[in-house]
Amino acid sequence: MKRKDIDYSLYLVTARHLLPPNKAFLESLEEAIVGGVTIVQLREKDVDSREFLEQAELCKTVCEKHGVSLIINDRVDVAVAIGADGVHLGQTDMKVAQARMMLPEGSIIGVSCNTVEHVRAAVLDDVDYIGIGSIWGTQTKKLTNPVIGVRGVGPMLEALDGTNIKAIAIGGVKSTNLLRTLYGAVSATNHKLDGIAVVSDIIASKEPLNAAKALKTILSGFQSRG
Ligand code: TZP
Ligand code: MG
Repeated sequence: MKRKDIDYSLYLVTARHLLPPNKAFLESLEEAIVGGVTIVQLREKDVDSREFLEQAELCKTVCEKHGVSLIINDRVDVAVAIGADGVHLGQTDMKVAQARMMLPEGSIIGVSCNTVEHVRAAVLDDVDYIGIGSIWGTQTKKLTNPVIGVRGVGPMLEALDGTNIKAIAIGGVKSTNLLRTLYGAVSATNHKLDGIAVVSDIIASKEPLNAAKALKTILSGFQSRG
């Protein structure tokens, strides 16, 4: 099956509790998309099922309006219920094979990877993308595994050689360290990242449009370098 042609370059992961005062979630989301976000993951840990479903529906409306894919964190049932583009699964969430049975054909499945062994398992599962992290320290998620560091990314990318699985770096990625992230996160086989995922650098900003734009400008400059 042909993989969906998705632009993973600037992947926004949500966290409503990090919004600045007086900033509405959907307003922030829409501004971020206009600023250059190419794909969105709804990741809200402290809400009940009904509220999560409502948020998912609202996010879907905004994402659809701008032609941006919407991925649901953890909850395969919610992804199915709202007709999202796919799911993002952690190492202790539902197994990929089970999720695939529940999702419509062609849905995107992404998996969090912290080690080369995780990547090898994701390759066997034939996922669409992997999130590699955490690259840097972060306040956004309580980390249960050590920070990888940019130099730890290379071997994980190498484990994707010969596959069509996309790689996204996550964890503490900001406009201030993005170039270091992009230049550092390359394998010995010259396998590069397909995107970066960001939570706080965009969501906690009073100006999400400009925050996304700043990241996008750096990404574009890196991609078009000689
Ligand atoms: N997975 C690994 S680190 C992380 C997630 C969801 C949080 C990243 O947040 P931030 O604010 O971009 O550091
Ligand atoms: Mg999870």
